[in-house]
Amino acid sequence: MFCYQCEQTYRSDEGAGCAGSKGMCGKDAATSDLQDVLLHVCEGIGQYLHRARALGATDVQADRFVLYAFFTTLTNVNFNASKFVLLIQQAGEIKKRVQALYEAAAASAGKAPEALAGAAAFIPAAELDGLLTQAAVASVKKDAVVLGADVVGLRSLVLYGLKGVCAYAHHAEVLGEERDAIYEAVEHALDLLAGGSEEIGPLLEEALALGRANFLAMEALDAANTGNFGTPEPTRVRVTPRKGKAVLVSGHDMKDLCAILEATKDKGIDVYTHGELLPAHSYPKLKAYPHLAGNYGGAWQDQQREFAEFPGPIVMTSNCLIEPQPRYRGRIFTAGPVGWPGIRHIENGDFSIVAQAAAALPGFAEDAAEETVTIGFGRDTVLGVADKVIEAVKAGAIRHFFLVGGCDGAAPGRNYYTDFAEHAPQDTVVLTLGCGKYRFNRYDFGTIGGLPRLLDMGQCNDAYSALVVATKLAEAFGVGVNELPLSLIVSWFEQKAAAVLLTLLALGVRNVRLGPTLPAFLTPALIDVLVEKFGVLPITDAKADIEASLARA
Ligand code: SF4
Ligand code: SF3
Repeated sequence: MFCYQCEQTYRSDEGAGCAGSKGMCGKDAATSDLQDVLLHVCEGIGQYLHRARALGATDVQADRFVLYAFFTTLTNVNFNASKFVLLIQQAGEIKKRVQALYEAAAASAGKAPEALAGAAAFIPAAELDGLLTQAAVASVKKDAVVLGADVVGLRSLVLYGLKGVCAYAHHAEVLGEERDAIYEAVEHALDLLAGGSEEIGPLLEEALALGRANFLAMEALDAANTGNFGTPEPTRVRVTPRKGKAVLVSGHDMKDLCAILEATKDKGIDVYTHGELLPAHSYPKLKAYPHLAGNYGGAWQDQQREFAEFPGPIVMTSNCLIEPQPRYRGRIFTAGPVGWPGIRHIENGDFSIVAQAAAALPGFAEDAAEETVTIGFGRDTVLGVADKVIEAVKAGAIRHFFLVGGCDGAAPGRNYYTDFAEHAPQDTVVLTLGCGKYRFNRYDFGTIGGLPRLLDMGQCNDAYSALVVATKLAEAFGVGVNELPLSLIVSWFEQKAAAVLLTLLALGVRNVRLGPTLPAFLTPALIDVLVEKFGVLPITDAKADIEASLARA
């Protein structure tokens, strides 16, 4: 195996990347290799879809499969080797289908179809052993000697950005929002990766194109969430448990959460959100369920302790899953793209087994003293008070906005984000999103001009909401987004965050401070490009970075 897609990848003086028998996340070598093979077959699907589309033929089922398949390979999503064997066989069949689609479209257009090589011509073996033997051809490092580290690093950026786009687009698709332009961009990127592109320029352009596609994916997901569940509104959420039977739902998937609320309705079972599902409490149609009781625990990296203590079943709907421990292995379930060997997987959105498990487990014996956090400051809420905000900025009451958000993780350097938020001066507003917020969202930030100083905008994908707000404020002030008194302090961990970063770069947002460490797949030369061309800054010390941000304003 070789994998260096996430922030916690193994790093040493000799270089970075998880290799050997297991990655830092617990992904074993067979699963990692099978993921590579799956992505390779999907690249072949993309080669045919890309060409078929040029001839007017599409296969939306194949596009949807690619989104789902890519999502399973994100960090902390699916660790189940046997699932990947099945997905590879499915991908092989879909590849045959889209090949036929392309050839028929070419025949209708009176053209000879191209005889495609590489991933399009790859025939996956039928069995696990054969697939593992084939895996070398699909490794991200396969052409490293010929292509050189910079090209391999940039191809990796494209691949990982594509993973993020696919994940967000899948979240939107399951809620009924799809965009043909996203499928077109995904197919284009797959074709480019399959074609073994060796040029820095086109690869960089592809990364930015994926950033634009990711904006569309986040916009589609925003439309999906608000269309299905209403517009987020400021909401106080209980973060301590109350007495009673309980289910815990983690990940990002609002549709699964809604299905779990339905499955547990009127049964005397409380539903708690975990991690990136905290924002669900701000959506009117979800908060209307009286048994959506509160939020439990913090960010994903603390789950082994928190899940062990939770007295009911747990459902993991998307990233981030880590190895289930014996104390809760029997009462954790996976759904959607998530999987772990031996852990029960919910199919077809039927969560009745989870309701049964909750009824059979003890639940919380006591009410804990009530503590709350306030969330729900999406674009509509913030823009609803835009006049107040603009006035406060003009009057000097608000000096600066800091968006401190993104992924959390276990790296010790992540204390930077807590320090940053807590040391932001009193005349500044802190916007946040993603699971990184758990580092400071219980801290009392007070208010400023009648507004809370900490505004929780939602999940990592609600970077869309933040971008809409920034764009509208920039319009109101008659300046560009980069001239606003706004600094972005971004923490990354996995590939959704890589896609969000590409979106920021594609939209021309400069001076993004990125940490806790820079991606291992970016070579020094590529980092120079990010710094020089896009003004990306590695984080340093929280107080120094606050001062530097304020000095720039
Ligand atoms: Fe390593 Fe991250 Fe890949 Fe897991 S996902 S194997 S931790 S680089
Ligand atoms: Fe967190 Fe995994 Fe990225 Fe959606 S839940 S932000 S790390």
